[in-house]
Amino acid sequence: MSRSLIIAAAQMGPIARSEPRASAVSRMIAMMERAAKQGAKLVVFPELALTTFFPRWYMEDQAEIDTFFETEMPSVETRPLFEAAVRLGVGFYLGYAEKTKDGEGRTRRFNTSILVGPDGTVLSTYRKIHLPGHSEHEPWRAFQHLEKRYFEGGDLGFPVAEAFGGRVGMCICNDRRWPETFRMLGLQQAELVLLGYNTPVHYPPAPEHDHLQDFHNHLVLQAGAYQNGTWVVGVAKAGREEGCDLIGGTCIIAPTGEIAAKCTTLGDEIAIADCDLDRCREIQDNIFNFKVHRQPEKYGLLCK
Ligand code: CDT
Repeated sequence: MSRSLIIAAAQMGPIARSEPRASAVSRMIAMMERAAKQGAKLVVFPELALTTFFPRWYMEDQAEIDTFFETEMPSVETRPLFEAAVRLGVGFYLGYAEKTKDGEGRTRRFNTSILVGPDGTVLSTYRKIHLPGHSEHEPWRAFQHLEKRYFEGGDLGFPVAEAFGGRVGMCICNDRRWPETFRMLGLQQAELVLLGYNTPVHYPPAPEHDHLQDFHNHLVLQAGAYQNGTWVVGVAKAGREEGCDLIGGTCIIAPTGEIAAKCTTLGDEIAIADCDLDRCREIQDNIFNFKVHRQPEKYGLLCK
């Protein structure tokens, strides 16, 4: 018996600062329709998929910054995506900038992803924990990476939801570089990890690594998949966005660490794979059977 789930990784090309959300949403719906025709039941979109990657700019005016945030989900602009999902009978992962109020009425801003079911309901929410970059203006950089300024660290942990016939975890972009992210999900028997990313080719603090950006992307995605015996879907916003080159490399990774499907352009493109969630057993019951082989009492340093 197999638990087959056809998944589409829906890479997006650049989104200009002037591009309205409605346009980004209609690009997403077009890919969702193509994916559904090929049998996909789950479509994965990038990090901050509704706007340009705004942390590349230093802004002081909070009203200007807030133009990149969503205060409700779905909203007037995003509702068509939810409606398309219901019409096509597919679920989706979506990354966006979330502005919300907590129980005490304080405004909070997060880099967020949601998992939406084929009935249009939000099944799970994740708020990015590893926020890269810096919080003050650093004019020496070719462009900024101000996630630490515009977002606060996620407060929902690393949730794993029972969904799409399996156990589904989420993370966002820089989270994928941290083995702790995948291990937190792996320890909850995740069978599928979904993530979107915006990764510039140029890394100002160490430009000598620019040529390694694609390699490091696949290195961490494949290691995270294999070391936890889980499927991983990594989805880029790619191409030259407002003068900044973003890597592509969107891919679906099997629990063995092998790339099962991959995009080959830097534009809107879907990569599809038939993911048998039972294949996680090949790894989780054997080489990485945590109960049998893991030695947590020897890993005290990890939690200090
Ligand atoms: N979006 C995001 O997290 N991007 C980072 C860029 C490198 S750190 C400035 C990443 O880890 O891909």
